[in-house]
Amino acid sequence: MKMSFRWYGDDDPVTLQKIRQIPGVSTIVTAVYDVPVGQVWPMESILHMKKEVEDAGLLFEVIESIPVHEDIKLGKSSRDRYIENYCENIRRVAKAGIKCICYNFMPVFDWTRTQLDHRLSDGSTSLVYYQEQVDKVNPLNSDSDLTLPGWDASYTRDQLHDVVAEYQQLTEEDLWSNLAYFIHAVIPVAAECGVNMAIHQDDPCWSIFGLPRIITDEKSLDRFLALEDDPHHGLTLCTGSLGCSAKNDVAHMAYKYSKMGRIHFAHLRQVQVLDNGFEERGHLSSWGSLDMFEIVRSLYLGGFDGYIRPDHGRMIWGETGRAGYGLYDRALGATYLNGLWEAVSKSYKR
Ligand code: DNO
Repeated sequence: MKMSFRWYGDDDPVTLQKIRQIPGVSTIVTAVYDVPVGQVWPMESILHMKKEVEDAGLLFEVIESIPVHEDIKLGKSSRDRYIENYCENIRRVAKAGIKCICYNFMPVFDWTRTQLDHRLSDGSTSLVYYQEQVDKVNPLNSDSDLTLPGWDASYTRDQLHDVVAEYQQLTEEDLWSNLAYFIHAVIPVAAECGVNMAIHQDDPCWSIFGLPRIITDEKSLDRFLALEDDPHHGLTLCTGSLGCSAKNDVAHMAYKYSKMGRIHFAHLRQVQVLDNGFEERGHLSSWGSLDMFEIVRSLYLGGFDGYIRPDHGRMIWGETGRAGYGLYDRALGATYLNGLWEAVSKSYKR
C-alpha cells in the first residue's frame, strides 16, 4: 500500500513541502489543470509537475483525473478524435512514470453537493448533500438559479443547459455502450504502457437531474469489470461515493475487488447517511456510517497493493481553502488510515 495525497498544483495552498511532512505519505496525486477537457497535455507540463513532486521528495505516480470528454460519453461521431487524444495522454503520463490513472464516466456533473461549508456540532465545516435542495434545481430551465457547488465552472449557464439537453435522449444502456466503446479503445493502450486505469464511482451513486449514472453499485462494477479481462482495467474504490447509499456494502466490495486484483486506488472517506442525503465527516469509524477498520481490513486481506488517499476532509482549526481538500483534516485522515493499516497488517496474515 502506498499512502498518497491529492495536490492541485502550484496554486494549491497545501504545498508539496507541507504534504512531505505528513507521516507516511509517499505519493502525490495530481493532474494538468490548465488544458481543456479532451485536449492533449503538453509534455512540458507533465515533466514540470514530475520535477516539482520529485524535488520535494515525493513520488509522481498517480493522475486524478484525465477527464473524459462529453462527446465520448454521448457517443458522438467526434468521439474517436477525443479517444485518440485520451490514449496519447495515457502514453505521455506513462512516459513520465505514472502508474495509475483515475477517471470517471459521469455525465456533465462530477461530484455534486448542496453545500460545501455545512457547520457540524464541533464547529468544523464539511460537504453535505440534501436531496430536497437538489430537487429544487432544474438544469434544463435556463432561468433557474444554477448554483449547486462543485459544478464545472468552465461551462456558461447556456452551455450547461445545452449539454444537459443532449443527454435527454441517452438511456443508461446507451451510456453503457459508449463506456464499452471507450474502454475497448483505451485499455489496450494502458496495458501496453503498464498503466492501471481506475474508474471512480458516480458521486453520489444515483441519478441526478434525470441524467443516467451507471457506476453505482456491486452489480454495475461487476458489469464494468467484465468489459475487459485485463488487470489494467480496474477501479478507484471510493468509499464515500458508494457508501452514501446504505444499500452498498463497501467492505464486501473492498474485499471482493481487491481479491480480483482490480482495485488500484482507494479513496477513503467517511459519510453519515441520512434519510434525505448524507454529510461528510472526519475519517473515524465511529463518526459516520462506514466502518473504516472493516474496509481497511478487507483491502488488506484481499491483497490490495495499490494507492490509498484520504479523501475529502472537513475544514478545521480555522483553515480556509479548497472545500474538501484542506491540509489538516486530510492529514489526520492519512495518519488514522496508516494506523489502521499497520494494526491490520500486524494482526492478520494474508
Ligand atoms: C472529488 C473527487 C472527484 C474525482 C473524480 C475522478 O472530490 O473525488 O472529483 O476526482 O470523479 O475522476
